[in-house]
Amino acid sequence: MRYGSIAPELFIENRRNFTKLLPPASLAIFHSNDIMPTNADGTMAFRQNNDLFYLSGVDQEESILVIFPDAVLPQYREILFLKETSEHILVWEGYKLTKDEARAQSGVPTIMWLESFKSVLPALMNEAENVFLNSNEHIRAVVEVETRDARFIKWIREAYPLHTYRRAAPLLHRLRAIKSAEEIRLMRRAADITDKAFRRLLGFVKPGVMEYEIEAEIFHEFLRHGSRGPAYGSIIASGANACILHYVSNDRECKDGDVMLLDFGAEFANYAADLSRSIPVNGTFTKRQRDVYEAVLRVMKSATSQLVAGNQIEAYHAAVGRTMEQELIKLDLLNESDVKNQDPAAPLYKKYFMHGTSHYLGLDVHDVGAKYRVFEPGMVYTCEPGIYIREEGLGIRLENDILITASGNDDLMKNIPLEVEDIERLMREAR
Ligand SMILES: [Mn+2]
Repeated sequence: MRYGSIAPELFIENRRNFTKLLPPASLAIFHSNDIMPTNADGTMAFRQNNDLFYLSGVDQEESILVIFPDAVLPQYREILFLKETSEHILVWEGYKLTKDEARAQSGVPTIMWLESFKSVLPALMNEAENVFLNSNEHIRAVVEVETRDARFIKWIREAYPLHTYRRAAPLLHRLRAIKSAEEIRLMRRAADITDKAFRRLLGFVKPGVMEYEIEAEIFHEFLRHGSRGPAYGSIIASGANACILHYVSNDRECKDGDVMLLDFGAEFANYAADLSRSIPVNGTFTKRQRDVYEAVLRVMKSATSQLVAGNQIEAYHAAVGRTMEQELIKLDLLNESDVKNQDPAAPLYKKYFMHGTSHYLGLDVHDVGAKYRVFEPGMVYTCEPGIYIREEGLGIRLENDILITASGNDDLMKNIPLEVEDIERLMREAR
């Protein structure tokens, strides 16, 4: 495997924690993602369903995980159904897990081929009262494409109309919000690979370079360190493009005097890193660019210090907004008395800082978890304030990934250059 082996204890522990949340006589069934089509017989690269991965470590399509703690037969308490492999499949499609490999990787004792699923299911359903099924309940998800889980839900509810069907998603959201030591290790790897790519860019960015050439450098550095690629579409936005929050066309020439906003992160073992940096194309910030940069950096440092256990996202974001207000006044972007008289429901700072400060990070870049849950040790949040001044063609965002601990927090990206002096020096040295 590209990212080395992960001890099965991670997945065994995840299943154990999930099992604790189930009422008696509960059966839970999880499906992998589909391989998504493009055109004709083309397909996109496979991306595993994160819940299935979290509970099994299996990174293969057409997989089903069954968790049924109260099954009378011990061999039915955890079952993994996998696509059968054969010499023919090996030659045409490549390598798939054998039963022994799947058992070693997941810690699930019973591995069966997918063909047996519908013959085993009646015995499971006969004993089960509650059936927990999965769906994408991320609060910002746009669900248009029917998943394997969704197709299965339709089928099973018709085949077994009298069972009690329940949602697995809230249980997974609860568990996945708190990262274990092994998950943190994988997330640090994602952050470290992202660090390598950023340092490479400091030597590469100069006037005349195209944004997509920078994107290519990122890909190269990610892949050579065992990442499957970016965890999300890289934003490589020079000059005024930095004020387009989800700019991903990345097709403009970087101009002398511009600041460029880079928002990218490696995926490692399906875990995401999420970094933003803003750097001067020619290696040196102007006075104004530097002033705005330092303002964002002060807000970032103040926000990071508040990403601690016991705080909560709404209070936190409101406090960050007040710090941002003061910085925007100092930059002559807001007027002090206007701020004093502003509508509290529509604070003026939102003209220049219009997005949230932090989101959960994990297997998903915008990871699942109850949004308003009080901060706890083991949660990982991004911290990403920004100031976007369209009238000046200048947008600056800085973003690190922060692990909340029992004694404060730990910045997973503390090694990635952030101070103006470091950025300018590294760019100068690389020339
Ligand atoms: Mn982010």
